[in-house]
Amino acid sequence: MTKPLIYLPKPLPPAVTDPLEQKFELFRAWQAGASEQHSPAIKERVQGIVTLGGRVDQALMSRFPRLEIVANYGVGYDIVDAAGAAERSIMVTNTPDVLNDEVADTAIGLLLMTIRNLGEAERYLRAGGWESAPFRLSPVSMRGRKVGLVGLGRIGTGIAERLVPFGVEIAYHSRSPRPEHPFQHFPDLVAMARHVNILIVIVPGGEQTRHLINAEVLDALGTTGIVINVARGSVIDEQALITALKSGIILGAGLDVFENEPYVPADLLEMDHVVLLPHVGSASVPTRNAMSQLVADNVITWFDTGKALTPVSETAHIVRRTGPVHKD
Ligand code: NAP
Ligand code: 8YV
Repeated sequence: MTKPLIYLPKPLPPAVTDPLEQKFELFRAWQAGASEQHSPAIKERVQGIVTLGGRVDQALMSRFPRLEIVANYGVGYDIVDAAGAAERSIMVTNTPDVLNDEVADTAIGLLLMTIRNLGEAERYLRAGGWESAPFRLSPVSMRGRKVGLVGLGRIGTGIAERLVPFGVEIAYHSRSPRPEHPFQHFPDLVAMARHVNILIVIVPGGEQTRHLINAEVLDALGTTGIVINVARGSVIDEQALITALKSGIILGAGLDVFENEPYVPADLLEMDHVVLLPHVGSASVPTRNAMSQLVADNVITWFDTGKALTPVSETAHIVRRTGPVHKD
């Protein structure tokens, strides 16, 4: 019996491809020419897509009449049209929970780097500045801060738990309150920004949260305000943020994600009061290995049992059917 064909839009770590290769045939799209990619022999055989950073939209899904599953490498799946997949009865999976601690750690590291100007301090030492004069004092610190989490889901909760020992006041904004947590819920983001002086952004990307952090929110945060973004670049209006940073409307920012990754606006690169990381929230070997394992296990379990391990909410109801699952 021929093995199911799995389409890979972009390269994946061997920790994903090695276990998949035991059971499936892998089609590495970036290595194939356009004619091979669009050949009936490939189109008719693809039953799964596994993606790391490659957009999976209606146009791609509609190319494959036997497509059953799209496995996303990452908990955030804004690059996958999950609602469109659900309409076609295609399962979509992501990688929740296995990265919570790593990303929460990164958020705290980025916050401390930003509030205490630690990146700038290290650059100062390396440039020899310390030999002439001590590094400047940071204008604020964690003492007496109020932190507002934009999102209190799996990772947001991990960040909040790490913040408790700092003795800071913690609040959060989300559409629904989480009464099991002792923190103050703000249904209105601007009201929370007015109340706190640090915002940590950890909501999903996509249209619903696009530019949630806008000029009005930054204005409300105020001149001692700091924004930390470990969510998606699209959640912040980057131009409004640059304006706020340049004109002193807020004090600083720590960013792990950007609107047009891997390109970072020159305006941000030139600023000393921002800390910029190259999307490394989950980027440790143990955590990426756990994510890889979960990606592969989702696909293997789907074809073995007809169910996925970690389906996204839009497709959680879908079970495997055999034969062609949708038509154009
Ligand atoms: P999650 O458990 O689904 O939590 C999402 C939180 O955001 C919930 O509190 C949710 O509450 C809130 N939310 C969703 N839509 C919202 C909206 N329109 N307005 C206000 N709040 C909203 O997700 P997670 O596992 O914590 O992951 C969060 C995101 O982090 C991912 O989707 C991904 O984009 C990002 N991430 C980044 C990295 C990195 O490397 N930097 C790593 C992992 C994840 P309500 O539903 O009640 O609104
Ligand atoms: C990954 C992430 O870096 O899980 C997510 O949503 O943003 C990160 O863990 C990314 O998915 C892979 O590039």
